[in-house]
Amino acid sequence: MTKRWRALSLGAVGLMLATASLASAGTATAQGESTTGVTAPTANATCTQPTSQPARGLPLAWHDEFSGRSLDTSRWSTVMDFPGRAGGHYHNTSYGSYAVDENVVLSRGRLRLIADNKPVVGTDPAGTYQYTEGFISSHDKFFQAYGYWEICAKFPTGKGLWPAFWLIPQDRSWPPEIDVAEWFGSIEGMHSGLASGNWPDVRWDSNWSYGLTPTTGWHKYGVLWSPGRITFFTDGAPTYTVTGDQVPTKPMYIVLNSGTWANPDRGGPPDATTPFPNSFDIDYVRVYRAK
Ligand SMILES: [Ca+2]
Repeated sequence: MTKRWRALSLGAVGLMLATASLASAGTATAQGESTTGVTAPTANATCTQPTSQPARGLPLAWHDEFSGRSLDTSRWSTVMDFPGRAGGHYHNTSYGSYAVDENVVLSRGRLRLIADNKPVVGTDPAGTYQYTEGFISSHDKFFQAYGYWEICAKFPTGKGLWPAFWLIPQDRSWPPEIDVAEWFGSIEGMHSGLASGNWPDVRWDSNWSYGLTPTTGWHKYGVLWSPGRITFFTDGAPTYTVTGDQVPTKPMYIVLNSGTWANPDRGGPPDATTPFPNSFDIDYVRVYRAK
C-alpha cells in the first residue's frame, strides 16, 4: 500500500523472517457483535444482486461467503507473511495497529474486521500498540495469476482509518502489489493501483476517488487481471486501467485488513473524532479464473 513501504529499511525486511505465532495480545475475547461494541451492518442489497459484469462467463475459482460462525482456517490465516512486515501481527511503522484474532468476527453472513482504540502489548513483534486491527490472508491457501477478484463491502468512516483489500505474490516477493480497494479515512479517499518494479525502485500506477460513498453503503470492488492489463471496477463499472509490462505475471493471494494510519501525511492518524470500535465489513470474496 502506497506509503507503507517507504519507511522500510533492508534491516526491517530482514526482521520479517522471524517465526510468526498466533499471539492473542491480551485483549478481551469477542465472539460476536455483543462483545465487539460495533453496530450491526445494515441491509446490503447490492451484494445479493446478480454476478458482477466483469465476472460473467468466467468460472468461479474460489470464494468465501462468510456464512459460518468463525473464520474458515482452511481458506485463511491471520498471520502476516510478506516482505516489509515487522512481525506476524504488525505491518510496519506506517501502521498504528496490531492484528489480533479477536478483531476477526463472522456475523450474519459477513466478515467483520474490527479496528479498536484499545492499547495492547504485542509479542510479534514485541511492543505496545495503541490500536488493534483484524487481518486475514489467503497465503499458501489460495493464490492464482489473472482472473477477476471481487469483494462486496462497506468501509468504516473516521479519521486515520486504513482498511484495504489487496493482493501480493504467493512467492513472498515485493513488488508487485495490487491494491484493489484501499481506504484512507482521513482524506476520504479510495486508492486503487499497482506497485511494480524492483525494490527499492518501485513504480506506482494509482487511481484515487474521493467522497464518503464507500462508507454509506455496500459496494462491489473488483479487479480484472489479464496478461499486460489490469482494470479496476466499482459495482461492475470500470474505474481505472493499467496496461504494460509492469502488470504482474506471478500468482498472488488475498489480504483483507482493517487498521490505522500512523503517519502525519494523508490527513494523519486517528484522533478523538474517530469512532472506535469500527468495522470493515465484507459480505463475500469471489475469485474467478481467466477464460
Ligand atoms: Ca456473505
